[in-house]
Amino acid sequence: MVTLQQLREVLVENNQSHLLHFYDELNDEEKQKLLAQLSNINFSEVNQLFKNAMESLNEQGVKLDSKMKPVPSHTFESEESINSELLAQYKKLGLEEISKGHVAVLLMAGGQGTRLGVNYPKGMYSVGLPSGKTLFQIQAERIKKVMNLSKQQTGTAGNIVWYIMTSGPTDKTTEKFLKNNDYFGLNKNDVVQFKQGLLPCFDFDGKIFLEDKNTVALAPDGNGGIYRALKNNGILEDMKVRGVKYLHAHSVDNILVKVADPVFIGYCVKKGAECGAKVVKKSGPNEAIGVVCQIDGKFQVVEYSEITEKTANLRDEEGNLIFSSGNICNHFFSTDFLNKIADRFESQLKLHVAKKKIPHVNQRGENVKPSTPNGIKIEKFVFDVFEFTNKFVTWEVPRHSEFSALKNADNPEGTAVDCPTTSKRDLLRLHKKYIENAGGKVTTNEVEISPLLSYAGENLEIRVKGKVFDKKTVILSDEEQLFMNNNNTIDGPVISNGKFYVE
Ligand code: UD2
Repeated sequence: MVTLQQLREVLVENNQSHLLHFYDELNDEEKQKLLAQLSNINFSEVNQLFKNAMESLNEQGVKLDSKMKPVPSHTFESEESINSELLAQYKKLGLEEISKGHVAVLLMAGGQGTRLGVNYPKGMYSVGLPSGKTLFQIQAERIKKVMNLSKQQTGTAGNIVWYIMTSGPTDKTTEKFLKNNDYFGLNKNDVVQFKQGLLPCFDFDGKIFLEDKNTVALAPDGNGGIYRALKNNGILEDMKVRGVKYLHAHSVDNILVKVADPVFIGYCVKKGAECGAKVVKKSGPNEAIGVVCQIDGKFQVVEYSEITEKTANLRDEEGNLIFSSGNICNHFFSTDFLNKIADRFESQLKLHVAKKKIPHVNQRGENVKPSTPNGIKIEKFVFDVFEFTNKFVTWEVPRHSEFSALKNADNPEGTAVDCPTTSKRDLLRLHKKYIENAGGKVTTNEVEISPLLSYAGENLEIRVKGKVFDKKTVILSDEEQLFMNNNNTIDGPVISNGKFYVE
């Protein structure tokens, strides 16, 4: 570790010496904490980052609208408009790749859930399903089920590694939660957690804020932090050792996410893609999702906060939105591509800068909670690597079966969108449809299918055909059912891998 004197010199040189302003009043433990934090920051690098960020803040005003073009048709397919044979081919190929152990999942779980208003990781959130399952549990069980499907098809289950990217604020709690719940039935060695990086928060003059007298104000570096984090934490190496060739990366908050989706994987592999984006048709011009498009011939997502009203509203002759490929934070990457990014392009990723109200301690030692933006936070976005490939494909899926995001808290008026109520509603609506397609009848809105029984509506007939579901029910897999019977529990809370999950 650097000495205090060395650190002082570095800080003076980089115009950040105010960070040690309170050093002499701190106790030993506080001093150690601050020194450890400061010695982990490369000040010339972050000062350069601030300069670049301010430049891109100025450029954010210059909209990209005139250059935006929809993705070329040969790089786009829609699940709803291709024939069922082709769909089955993609699925078969995807399951084959899974059975060979070529596929891993990367869950982006470093966000702080600020809009949802919880002080724990979003993956631990339960939207109030009949089973009480959390987002983490639902996703883990879908992974288990896909491995099962690959075994059914090929005779070999394959191994899907669950890589989970957390951040400083979500890391420890996530780790404890997964451990306490026995990784929801997944093999512990196949659940690999790693942390994304943090970046300092700056005032408008480039001075780094102190959160309190012995803590630098830091924030996660955005979901585009994955590329640096995959390299720095040895995850790319881990993938190589395990023989992983393809990665399905997605956000934590989509309750309908088809984790390790064999169809999407099969499609991308078939097309020889280095990366791909799953999209849904935008529900309207103002929906808060980015759009996948091309700019100057390069693939790109223009984020909802960065598109003008006018372009978002452009329509073709039939009245459809021209920029309708709504990004749902659901991506495919080949590991070769990820290595290429980590080695050559990571430092070229765009910086997205947001003016924020950053609470801090000022030089008089007072705690300040600003009411107007007083500084910037810098983030990288996961999709900003699309421009570094021309082997890119887009796969459009129906919203009702694949996308319902949990972003906001419910409100008393019941008008909130992307909230626990809508997440629960959308999942149970889909399950109702699956049951009806399999010949059952559902007369309530409280019937849920365990992911361990069915991944996407398959395998249900034997359980539901000719039956009427008129009360709160969770339709369980045989394994779960057996456990319930053995333990004499009927409406048991949540079970996972034959064990009760205790909140
Ligand atoms: C994301 C997409 C947006 C659209 C929308 C759909 C990005 C940059 N934007 O916007 O285009 O697809 O989702 O729901 O992908 N995360 C981290 N580390 C961070 C920040 C976020 O892991 O530092 C994770 C977060 O936990 C979540 C995902 O990234 O799983 C998306 O993050 P968000 O909810 O902040 O993104 P949002 O809704 O602004």
